[in-house]
Amino acid sequence: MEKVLKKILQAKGVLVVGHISPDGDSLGSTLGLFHLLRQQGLVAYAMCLDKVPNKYLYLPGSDELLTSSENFPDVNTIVLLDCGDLQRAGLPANIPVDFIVNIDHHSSNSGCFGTAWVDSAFAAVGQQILRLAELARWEISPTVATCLYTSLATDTGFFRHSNTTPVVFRDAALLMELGASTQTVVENAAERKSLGELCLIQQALANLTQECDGRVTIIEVPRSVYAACGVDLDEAEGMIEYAKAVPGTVLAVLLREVSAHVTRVSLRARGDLDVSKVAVSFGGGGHKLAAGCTINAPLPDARRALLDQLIKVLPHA
Ligand SMILES: [Mn+2]
Repeated sequence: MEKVLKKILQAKGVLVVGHISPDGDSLGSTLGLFHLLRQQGLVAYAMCLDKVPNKYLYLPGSDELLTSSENFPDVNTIVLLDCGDLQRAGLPANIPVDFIVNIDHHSSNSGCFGTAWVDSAFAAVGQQILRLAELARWEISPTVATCLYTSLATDTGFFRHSNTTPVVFRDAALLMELGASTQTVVENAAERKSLGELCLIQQALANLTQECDGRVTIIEVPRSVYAACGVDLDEAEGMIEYAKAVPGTVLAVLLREVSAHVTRVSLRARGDLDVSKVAVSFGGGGHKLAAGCTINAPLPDARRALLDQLIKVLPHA
């Protein structure tokens, strides 16, 4: 953490960037750090090379995000958040910077990319940014608090997932005291459902199936559903919660058809499983109990290939 802070303070301009298919942690930590650096009078930009979901547009600074890697800002340092490589950020490998700083909490991140601070004990990267701000003695404004609270709330499933530690609750309380707009966060990032999303829920639940005596619950979302409901693929990510909700499920799987030959896979596990290994074996990554990957195969083939691997990590009934 000290090395990372030093690199940031020495930088001649910083570009903060999170991952594509941005989630609340990626956006919250990116914008949180962006505001912290700007408030220190440092040259800082924030970038997101993918569409920001509507439910996160309340985040202060979301309208200032750079959305293209062309017209690259005049900076010499990239701070890469909530992922472990440039590709996941949507950036080309030949990006014109001198230094790369990586702050992440994914257990699949080897911590070998640039000056890295990777620690899977943190529930969200936003929590790491909070620690960094404390170390640097940067003032945390209500704007920053709202961003970091968003990280913490969304990556813990609004304080429901197993990564919700006592420290998470203490940090959430601290951010609330510092002025985080907690009601705005919950109303937008958690409760907001467009008619298109409700249509998606209705259609996706019609494609719920079970395997392995009900221990694996799978929801499939074919491409036709996105068009019918007027939503995009990223909006379907939350569907995995419905699979995980079914009693007896130790492993929830969401299969989203990206194209005729590409399938996006999300995995959520309960208990002692490590699904990140399975995700990594397909070129993806994640945490022990929440991981994902993309399989270059039609949905039914991807399902079969995935199940072959999942059965190996599944405990015997
Ligand atoms: Mn995260």
